[in-house]
Amino acid sequence: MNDIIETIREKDPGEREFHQAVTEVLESVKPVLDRNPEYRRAAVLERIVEPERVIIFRVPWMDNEGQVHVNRGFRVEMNSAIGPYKGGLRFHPSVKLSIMKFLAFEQVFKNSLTTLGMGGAKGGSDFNPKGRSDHEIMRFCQSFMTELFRYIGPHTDIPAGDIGVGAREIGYLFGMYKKLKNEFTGVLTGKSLNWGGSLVRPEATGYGCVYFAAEMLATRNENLENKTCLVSGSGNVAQYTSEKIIHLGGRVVTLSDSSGYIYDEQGLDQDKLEYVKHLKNIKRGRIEQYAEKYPESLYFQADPLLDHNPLWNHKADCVFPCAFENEIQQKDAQNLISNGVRLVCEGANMPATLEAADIFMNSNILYGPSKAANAGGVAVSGLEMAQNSMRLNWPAEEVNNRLKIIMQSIHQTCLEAAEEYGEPGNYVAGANIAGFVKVVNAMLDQGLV
Ligand code: NDP
Ligand code: 2IT
Repeated sequence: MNDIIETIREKDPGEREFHQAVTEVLESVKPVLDRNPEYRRAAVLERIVEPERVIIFRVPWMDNEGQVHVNRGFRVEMNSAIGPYKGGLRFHPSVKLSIMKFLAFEQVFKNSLTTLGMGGAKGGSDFNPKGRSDHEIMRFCQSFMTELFRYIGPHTDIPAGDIGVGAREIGYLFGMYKKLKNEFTGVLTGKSLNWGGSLVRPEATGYGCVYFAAEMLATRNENLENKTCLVSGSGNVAQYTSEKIIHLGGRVVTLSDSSGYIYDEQGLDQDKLEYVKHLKNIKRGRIEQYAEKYPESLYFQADPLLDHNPLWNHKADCVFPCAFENEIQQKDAQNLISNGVRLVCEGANMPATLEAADIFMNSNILYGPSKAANAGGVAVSGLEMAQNSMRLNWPAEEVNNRLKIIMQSIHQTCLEAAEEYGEPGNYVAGANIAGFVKVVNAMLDQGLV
């Protein structure tokens, strides 16, 4: 096990985030390998950490002033043992191969947990959409798809959104794919409703995350009512995580973006949340404006010199990181535990560093790792694909019920796998083991390919 981690460190020394994701999974699945020597003989670990295919391409585009820019596009097709490649696209200046590989790797196990047949992939670009006009976004998306279209398809690889990619970008990407292929197919998910999208897909990641949290709390005869909750981020996942917490009677007191965070002691209600949705999704403004609109709240500007994030200093019962990888560091985790937090449920992908995750796992709190807790988004993407294949649209209630059942099933699967391998109540071990076993068994069935 250590040899494999060492090898990937030596082979690709700069890929810190990828090493982190691999280390967490490999540590969890050690007992599975001990119990199943055929996995070692078939070198499943060596195979599962190597992407099936990596595509890197040039994305040239022109801004409104006629200036030419060149960005880098990626698609990491990690594993297709249990279905076509599936996973989001991220547009953010921090995008590089290590980030794409970690996200694609996580996606393999997450998709496996959903109960649906989807392999794992991730893609995106180091393009920064902030401050760009709709026309610039459209030209960028068109250029990106002009290359990506060769490698994707409704039975091959089905991208979706992630940070910086929402309904607007999916629309432009889809339009160019359709033009190039002369085909109207379900090649992307997260489409708008009137041309193939699914009801509840925008809500799915956040709602699913809170359904997962509710399942965890129920194991201790608790629920979200009157619980004080810290939510980070203010994008898609943060908005709908907050909405479901509010539905279930919880009190959301924080939201953030990369510039800072707001603290509203009274908690958000639906009206305040609608303001946030409009501010972020339509006006593309900053969370700072929330504190101007609601003077009872406070705004704290991010301080890059601090070794911790003060958002995680606030006292709360439940914590939902919904912004970015490694946003909870060791010191943040210590602060949360000393302030008496009872549940951490991850909406963002890998929001806790390895050290922070260890602190959560070694305490008595309920800790729901991202690959289980945020699987609701890709699960409803899978339901969107099913509806596209049938050329039917399910009503919101049906999609939401299916989402709830899938999140309950993921929760149960994690607990059972953790119990079977001597880690009762450890959702990290359970998610990694259950996700892993399904994929490697499929790999063994399909021979050495
Ligand atoms: P959005 O682009 O809608 O929102 C991202 C949010 O995170 C914004 O509020 C953004 O603020 C904030 N953010 C970005 N960078 C930082 C940073 N360095 N520090 C603090 N905040 C930051 O993305 P999503 O809501 O879709 O994604 C959020 C997380 O959820 C990601 O980890 C993503 O991978 C994960 N996820 C998303 C799914 C989906 O279906 N969309 C599914 C499963 C997981 P700003 O405006 O300043 O950039
Ligand atoms: O991280 C994720 O699971 C996503 N960004 C959603 C992927 C998808 O295909 O819906």
